[in-house]
Amino acid sequence: RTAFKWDDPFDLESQITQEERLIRDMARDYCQSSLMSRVLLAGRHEQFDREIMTEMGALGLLGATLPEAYGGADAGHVAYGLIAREVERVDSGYRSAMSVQSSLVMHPIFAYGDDAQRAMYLPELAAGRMIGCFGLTEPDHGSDPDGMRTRADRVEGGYRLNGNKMWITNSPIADIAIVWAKLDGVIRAFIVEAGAAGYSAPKIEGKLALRASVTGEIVLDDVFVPESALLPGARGLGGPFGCLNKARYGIAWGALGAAEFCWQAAHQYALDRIQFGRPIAATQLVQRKLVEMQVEITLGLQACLRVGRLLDESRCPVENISIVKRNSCGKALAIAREARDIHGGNGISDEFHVMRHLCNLEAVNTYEGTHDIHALILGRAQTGLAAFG
Ligand code: TGC
Ligand code: FAD
Repeated sequence: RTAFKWDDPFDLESQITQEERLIRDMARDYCQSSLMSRVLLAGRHEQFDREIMTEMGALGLLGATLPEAYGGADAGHVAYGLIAREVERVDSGYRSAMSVQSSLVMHPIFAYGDDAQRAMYLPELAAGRMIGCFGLTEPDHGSDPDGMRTRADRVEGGYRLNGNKMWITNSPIADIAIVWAKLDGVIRAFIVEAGAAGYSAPKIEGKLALRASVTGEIVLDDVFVPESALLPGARGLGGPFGCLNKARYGIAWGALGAAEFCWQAAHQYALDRIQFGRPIAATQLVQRKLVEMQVEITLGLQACLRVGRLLDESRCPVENISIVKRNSCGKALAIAREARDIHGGNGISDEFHVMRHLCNLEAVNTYEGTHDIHALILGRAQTGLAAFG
């Protein structure tokens, strides 16, 4: 009889290439040795260590799918997903910092920028010497970014930007921001340097999720940017969504990394914890919970792998990304809640990590399109009827 691998039932390991495995193992070593040791205090004290970006840059984890000429690693989408899974196994906030830099800052400069913009920014961003952020969401426009009020006006030599962005990962520590603004009524993207007069990025304090990641606003008060700041290739909502497709796909893998941590922690805890004279893992209720985790993670990882392969073959409908982003985030959140429950009272202590993952996953389920917004994207694709507004 073929042996059953309880922690990898469908043998994902054999479905990835040797190159993908090497990248995954390198990412895993770094995350377990250098990030896991920091995350407890980072989460407790709401701190993000700036050096993490240069460390990730040195290992090629930033912009990994971009060509080597721009500091990337020429890796495929599956390799990118495997990196996200390893980083988020430690903390969703660290994955946020990595994926915003890669998918939401480097990708638009690569995809929509000109040669001068690529040469100026991509190598610095890939090395982590420069940090970027992505400003789409506004205080009054989250799920409906098309309603944004931030605007750009043409002036002598460039543009003046006015508006406010809200809930922006990395903004307080970013050197540059990709700011989405309406120019003549059309959504365009501008590279705004943090030192520009009239630009500020106040930190949002008191988050109960993603405490190891910095989140802020972007305030644009008559900020002048030169002509060269406009990304020529992005026009309309397809611009930001082209970036979100990449980031949402990475989140689908990442959320399952967090879920895997919670499952494996709950599994070990249930074997070790003795109540009524036997391990709680010997009870039917706890076994059922552990099995639900195993089933959802196993199926979810296969789905992510399939979507990654389709992306690598350039034949992935964007709706498939909504399926995996929504599924992974929703299932990971449910798994983290059950894992916390299995840990009993210890589950609320940050030293056991599961409650930190649970709180993080609340935010991960909301950003990059909420769980319900992805249902509506898929509902529209299935029925031909838009239920948004
Ligand atoms: P809709 O009519 O659907 O589309 C307008 C235009 O956009 C195009 N488009 C896409 N293009 C590429 N990829 C996609 N996934 C696309 N989805 C739409 C579409 O073809 C159309 O183009 P055109 O040329 O015909 O004009 O627009 P809508 O206003 O009806 O959209 C509604 C909805 C709900 C789908 C959309 O607005 C949505 O997805 N809302 C969610 C907003 C969101 O995801 N925000 C994310 C902000 S960034 C963030 O959260 C970063 S967190 C990062 C971290 O810390 O890790
Ligand atoms: P809303 O859009 O107001 O939604 C509130 C509720 O209403 C949700 O449950 C939603 O599903 C529901 N809803 C909305 N419309 C409909 C509808 N038509 N039908 C049914 N239900 C509906 N944004 C960036 O641009 N860059 C970033 O780097 C970034 N980082 C973030 C980091 C964190 C920690 C967080 C929390 C958010 C971040 N965001 C970022 C913003 C994020 O993308 C938005 O929070 C998200 O898109 C939801 O928007 P909102 O918060 O305005 O909620």
